[in-house]
Amino acid sequence: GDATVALTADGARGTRSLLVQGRTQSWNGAAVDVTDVLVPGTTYTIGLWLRLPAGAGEAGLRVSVQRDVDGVASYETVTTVERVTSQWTQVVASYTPGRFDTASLYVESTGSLTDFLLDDVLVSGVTYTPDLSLPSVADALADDFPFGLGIEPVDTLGGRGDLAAHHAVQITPGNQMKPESVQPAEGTFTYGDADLMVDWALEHDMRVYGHTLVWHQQTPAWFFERDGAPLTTSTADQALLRDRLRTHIEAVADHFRDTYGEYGTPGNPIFAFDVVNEVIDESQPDGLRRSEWYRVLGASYVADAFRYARAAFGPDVLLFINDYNSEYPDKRAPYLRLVTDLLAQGVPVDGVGHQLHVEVGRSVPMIEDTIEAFEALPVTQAVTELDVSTYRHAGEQWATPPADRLLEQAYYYRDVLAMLKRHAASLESVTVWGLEDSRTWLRAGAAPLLFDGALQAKPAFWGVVDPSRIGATPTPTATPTPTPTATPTPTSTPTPTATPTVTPTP
Ligand code: 9MR
Repeated sequence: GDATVALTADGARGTRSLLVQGRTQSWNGAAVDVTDVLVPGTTYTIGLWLRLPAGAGEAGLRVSVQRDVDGVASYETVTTVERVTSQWTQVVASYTPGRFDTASLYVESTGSLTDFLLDDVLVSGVTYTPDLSLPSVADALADDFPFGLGIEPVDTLGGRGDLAAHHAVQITPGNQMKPESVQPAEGTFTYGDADLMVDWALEHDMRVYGHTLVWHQQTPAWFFERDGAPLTTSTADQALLRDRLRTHIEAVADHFRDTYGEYGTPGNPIFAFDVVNEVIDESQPDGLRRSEWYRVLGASYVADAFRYARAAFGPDVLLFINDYNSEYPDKRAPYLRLVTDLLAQGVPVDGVGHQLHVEVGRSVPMIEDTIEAFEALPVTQAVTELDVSTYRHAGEQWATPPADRLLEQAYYYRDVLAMLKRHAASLESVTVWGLEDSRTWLRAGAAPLLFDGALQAKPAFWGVVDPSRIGATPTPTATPTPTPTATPTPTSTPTPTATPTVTPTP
């Protein structure tokens, strides 16, 4: 952009820093090419110091990475610092790049056009090696249900890929099949990352659970607009949105059939798809979320989506409805009512998904009650996005959970799995939402998964695989020594001995 950089006579810990000025867009900033620094699939600790000029008040700054793949740029947030002032503040965050042809690391702002200063940018990476001699989670559960992982392209690389392939027999792409990923603009379909996930699953003999055809999030605005204006509830606008719904579903179904062969044949590993995701809102009189889909089409879009999906995918893909918090009685009731009504109307709903984004201590009997309630209906079920936050409530915060909380989490996983095994006959699969704790949708420190950021098994892993070994696992299992793979970026010359308080996320 129009921004310029200059050296100043004021360093965070040395004598100089980099001043960024003249920004005319929030994404303007200081960038450095890291194509030859980062290795896809390796986890890096990125540390730097930031401040605003004196008298500039406070502003949010963001550390980002641009990755270019086949000429398409994607932008990822490494970390956002909400209130940077004129005092130097140190920022440390972890980042695991996916594949790229070229990549750059940069600092931008969250919205303001403030000048800012930065210093001592340090990128250090550690190659973590998973212990593949451990029993496989999928093997441990093989008599009960297929074990899946909700993962991203980066989780298919290097040691991460080895770990995922060792433990799972099924994957759900975490983001790559969502509407914004496959149809960012009307009629423009992009399946690069989705295919990458399916290809990888095929290479490893895994099944793929598709996610998701219809949602209120990660769905581009164009779906709900005509010539830039919001769709109304006129007959013409309703017809347009219904048409877009059908076109989207058909296009996705056709793409994977054209690429991998007919559903249900060995070349095509997609066996299930979330047709609608998170359509319940227990606070509404009719129990349905007031999404844009609902605003324009009313309740009918849910049944339509399933009918279009059956027509498009055929009989060999299980069509799921999926939601979170389905264990709470207040949410269970409208969920049950909706599925019951859909089935009564002959709508082709095959499966009911329970995301199970929970935290230690959430009532297991309550979860079981929900599974039992749906067992009365002619549907299969699945646990689609299980993770167990170690935070009991929003007031807790830590970099790493205390050891006793990690043990509690292990016993919680044990109890959930024991309950799920009692209902194995009703469960199509059980999926954990993420590979390891450094990459989770939950806030830092939640540590909700089976493996830690160094790819080592946590007590939670033993809670699933062999509860008799929970206490025997030291926590955390390994403290790898960091081997910096990059010196500080060439724009600054910090004293190389002084590293930020960078410890690889254990
Ligand atoms: O794991 C997904 C995360 O990477 C995305 O940023 C997020 C965006 O909403 O979606 C996450 O996955 C969600 C899933 O698609 C539906 N249920 C809740 C999951 C966690 O937010």
